[in-house]
Amino acid sequence: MKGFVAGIAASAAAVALYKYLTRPKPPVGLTIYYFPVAGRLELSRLIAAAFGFDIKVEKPPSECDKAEYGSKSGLPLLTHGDLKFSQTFAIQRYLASFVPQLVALTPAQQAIDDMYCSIKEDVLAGLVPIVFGGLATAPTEVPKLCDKWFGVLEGILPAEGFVLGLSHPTLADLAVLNLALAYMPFGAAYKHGTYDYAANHPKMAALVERTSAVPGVKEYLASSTSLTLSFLDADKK
Ligand SMILES: N[C@@H](CCC(=O)N[C@@H](CS)C(=O)NCC(=O)O)C(=O)O
Repeated sequence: MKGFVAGIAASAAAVALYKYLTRPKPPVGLTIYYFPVAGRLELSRLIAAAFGFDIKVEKPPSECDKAEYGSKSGLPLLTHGDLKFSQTFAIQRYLASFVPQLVALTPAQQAIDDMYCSIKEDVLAGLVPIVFGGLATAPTEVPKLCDKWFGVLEGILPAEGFVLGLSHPTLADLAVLNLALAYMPFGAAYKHGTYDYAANHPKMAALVERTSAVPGVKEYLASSTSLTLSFLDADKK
């Protein structure tokens, strides 16, 4: 009996040690260059917030050679030690690599997460010309584009829980949250297009609510300066 109890204690200690060794280790010295708005970076900010680490976001230094990051001109750019690279999706994946719960996902689960991240990019790419093209077409074009995409999402989102069916959200849930709550360009399109994404997409709205309540995400949503920031002249009126 004594040996059995000692065995249990040793197993519990091994589990505790494993948890300690595999705890999220924040990337040290990582900086991302981007604008102060949500835009293409909000999902990266959400990943960091949901999984308990900070990322430093700054405007690029004047001497920054974007070509060194593989960028023609666009942001975001990421620098971490000797590593320099660009592209929103690559940055999101790199941040996920610091999160044991995300690293542990199967290739199939990661593919689903990546699909949602790319859907977020496709919606963004569709909304940018509307939002930065003077907004005159927003009332007709925003519902057209968003109803199509959000109808597709509504068909595949779970009625309960998170997209991968785990006890925590993953990139997929955060991407849907990003679509719903980030102002530039999504919220701006909804506002100026008088579009309510929640009206016909109850599963999407419920998932956004569930994900918003997750510790880390909840605090981030309450304190973020980028999430709701606008740089549109139309919002100054
Ligand atoms: N495919 C790139 C696109 C980057 C991009 O177009 N970034 C925009 C801001 S969200 C930008 O910096 N545009 C200005 C420019 O390209 O000079 C990515 O996903 O990161």
